[in-house]
Amino acid sequence: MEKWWRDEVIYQIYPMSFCDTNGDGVGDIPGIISKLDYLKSLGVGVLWLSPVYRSPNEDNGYDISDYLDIDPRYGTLADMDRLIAEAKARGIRIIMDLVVNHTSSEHEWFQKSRERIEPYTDYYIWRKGKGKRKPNNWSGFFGGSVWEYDDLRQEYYLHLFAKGQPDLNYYNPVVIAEVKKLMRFWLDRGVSGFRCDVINILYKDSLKNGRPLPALCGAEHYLSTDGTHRILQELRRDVLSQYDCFTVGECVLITPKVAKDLTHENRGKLDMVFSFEHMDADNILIKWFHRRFRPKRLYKAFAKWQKELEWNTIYLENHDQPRSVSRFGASGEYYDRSCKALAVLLMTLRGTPFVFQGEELGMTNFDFTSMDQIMDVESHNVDKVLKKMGFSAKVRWRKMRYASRDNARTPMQWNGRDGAGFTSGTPWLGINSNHVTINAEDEDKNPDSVLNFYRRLTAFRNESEALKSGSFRCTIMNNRVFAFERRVKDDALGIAVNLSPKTVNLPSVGKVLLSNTGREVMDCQLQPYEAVIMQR
Ligand code: ISL
Ligand code: CA
Repeated sequence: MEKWWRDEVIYQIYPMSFCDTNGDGVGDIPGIISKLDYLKSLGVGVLWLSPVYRSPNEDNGYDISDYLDIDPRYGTLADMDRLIAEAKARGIRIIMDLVVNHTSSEHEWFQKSRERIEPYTDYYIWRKGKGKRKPNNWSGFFGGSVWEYDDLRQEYYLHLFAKGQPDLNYYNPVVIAEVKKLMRFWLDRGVSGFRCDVINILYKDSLKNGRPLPALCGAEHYLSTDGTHRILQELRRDVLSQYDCFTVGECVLITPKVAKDLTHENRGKLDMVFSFEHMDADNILIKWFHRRFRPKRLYKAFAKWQKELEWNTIYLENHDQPRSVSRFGASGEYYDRSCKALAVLLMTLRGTPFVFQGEELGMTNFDFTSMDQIMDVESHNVDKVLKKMGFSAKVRWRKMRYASRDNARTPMQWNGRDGAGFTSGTPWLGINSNHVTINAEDEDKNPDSVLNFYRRLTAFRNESEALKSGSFRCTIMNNRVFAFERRVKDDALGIAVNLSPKTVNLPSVGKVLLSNTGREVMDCQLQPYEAVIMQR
């Protein structure tokens, strides 16, 4: 089948924060439909929707209580069908989030499993403790133990994420059959694939105690196991291969070697993966221990993955990461230019680019002032853990401001008025006060805005074979500049990006096809935060 998704720019929608049409403060599917023309104007070909299934919302929809229905806050199945059809009419495809490492604890399967009602008894990973001790020493992604005691069943259940997210038991073939069923349900409705949530941790090899370091305690027992590869093969064989669709697997703690394996024809068979190495350019292993951003770390991680993988996803933001301009860009004088420089990086590397809602406007980290403005379950759990470790309130808050996932989740800034054009009611999460200047309505009118630069860039990419499928060759990489060449036959482009506040000398001259400074000729110097695409 044709790998059409390689040619598309993909846009991630976080439905809760995108557009609210009924004033309840929560974004909804009719809201997404109302913005399809805007999305079309951005030149994107695929929308990835973060979960819109029924959910009690402990982890904003990543805790699903019914895979075969739309949560009433977002609308109805009929709304979803209409979205798929209206998008299709504009040449836009929709992919959904497939969250099947765990369900919500409110899912009927779990409720029946607690009572040992067949066939649900073994849908989850239940264990007796050892006396008063938990079944093993593993720690979870959101901090603390992965085991929770259930009084009804009188056993512990495993949850690698929040308490309300029990892990499914992939030793049970009936669980895999359920997953196939729900995938078909959505593919038959017309979705074009899945972003597969934490897909490389499905199958736990054993429940033995874990080594405490260097990764998450216990991770060596479930990361990218052969069992997971077998499951992915089965899903490909029995479901995915029968549709014109693709998968992108979110894969935690992977190396290029493992990524190759997970996308290999005879192994995991995913079409692409999200890797995380470049997300560590401003931290030490985990985001809560951030350090000064060094551009070279970002460039190096990108260059490494470009070299090692035949194809990869390219992204700078998603709903779990702070805003890219607040991490890798500038504030003040060079804010605008740095947003555009990051956009050039995103759109010119080899791979499928993913834009996260608001990134195209230059949205920044939130401006909250206290913990009670934060809704994210991870932030609250981590704050507790950090407190136990002895970090002061001031230090903890500094970490939250820098790394909380809510930085990316504040409502979309559609205009500069009250409610930011996102809602007429009270938004579920605070709106950044900078929406008075950073917003779609004003940027639409300004030809030099970040938004209009994005439009020019996606249009450029959509027309350029060198950018869509050309080879990658790094030509310069230092602590200021990243320059590389993209080439198909004799169609070649040179790209240079400067993510530093200094002017740098560059050994290149020639015609500039697109830049974030308006320059038309390259004269051996790159301005602060300047980015150019040159004819080679
Ligand atoms: O967000 C993270 C760090 O802040 C990651 O560790 C994240 O938890 C990990 O990438 C898995 O993320 C995915 O699954 C989670 C969900 O909370 C995230 O939103 C989702 O992207 C559990 O379903
Ligand atoms: Ca709503």
